[in-house]
Amino acid sequence: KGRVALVTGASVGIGAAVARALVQQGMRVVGCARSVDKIEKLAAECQSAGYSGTLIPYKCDLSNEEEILSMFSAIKTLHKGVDVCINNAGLAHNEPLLSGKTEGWRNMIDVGGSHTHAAYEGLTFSPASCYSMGGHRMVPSADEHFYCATKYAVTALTEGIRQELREANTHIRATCISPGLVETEFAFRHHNSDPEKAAAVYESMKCLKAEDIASAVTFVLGAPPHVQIGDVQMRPVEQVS
Ligand code: NJP
Repeated sequence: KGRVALVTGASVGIGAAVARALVQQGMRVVGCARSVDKIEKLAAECQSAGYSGTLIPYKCDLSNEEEILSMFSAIKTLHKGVDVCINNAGLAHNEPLLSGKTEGWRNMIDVGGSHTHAAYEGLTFSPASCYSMGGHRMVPSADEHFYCATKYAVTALTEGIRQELREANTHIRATCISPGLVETEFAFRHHNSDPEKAAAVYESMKCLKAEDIASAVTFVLGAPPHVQIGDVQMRPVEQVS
């Protein structure tokens, strides 16, 4: 309660559910994405619901370093820093590794990880804070190999950050949350899926809901200060790979 959080990719899906849950818990949440209008709508919903925290919408394209630095500078001025950073924004460009187009690869890496450094450099975390990230899928399926590689990278980066934070003698904790299939717009936006087919898969597999991931985040944030939760892996019961 009263803590400041940054949630990236807060306009829809998992990020929106996490932002809502943290506002409900009384946190001041800066939610960023390119579609700031959607975050403004969510902020109004949180207010009408009478949640004790607040959601502050911020427009930022996370593939643009200048925009990232300017967002962190604004957060520092307005809120002094963040206690919790949820590195959630992400996207997929699905192409075969051997014959596919490569131009989307850098974009996936930029959006998924570039603000990590800025978050630490630009802000002062309070001693009992947490740093969380969206994690990887275990087994890559058709045309998703590079996307999966970026998610394995998130796992390695989170562990690297945890080690560096410890060596720097901070009490900041790092957690990697790795969801299985979650029912969001992600599949429609990036997997070129036929919406009806994707909806049938979601239904038949009883996929995770964005709120399931939000509850994992609140569980991690509720851990006592001496407890480091390194990894959380969640999958629908019916997901095989
Ligand atoms: O995805 P989606 P999810 N600058 O597409 C934002 C991972 N994951 O919630 O800018 C700033 O509904 C975008 O906002 P906007 C996944 O890889 C998912 O399902 O307005 N923001 C939106 O808020 C991702 O890392 C599943 O378009 C940018 C958000 O990112 C995270 O979970 C499984 C941006 C994407 O919302 C959230 O996924 C898994 C940019 N340049 C991991 N580009 C799953 N759904 O099954 C995108 O293992 N965003």
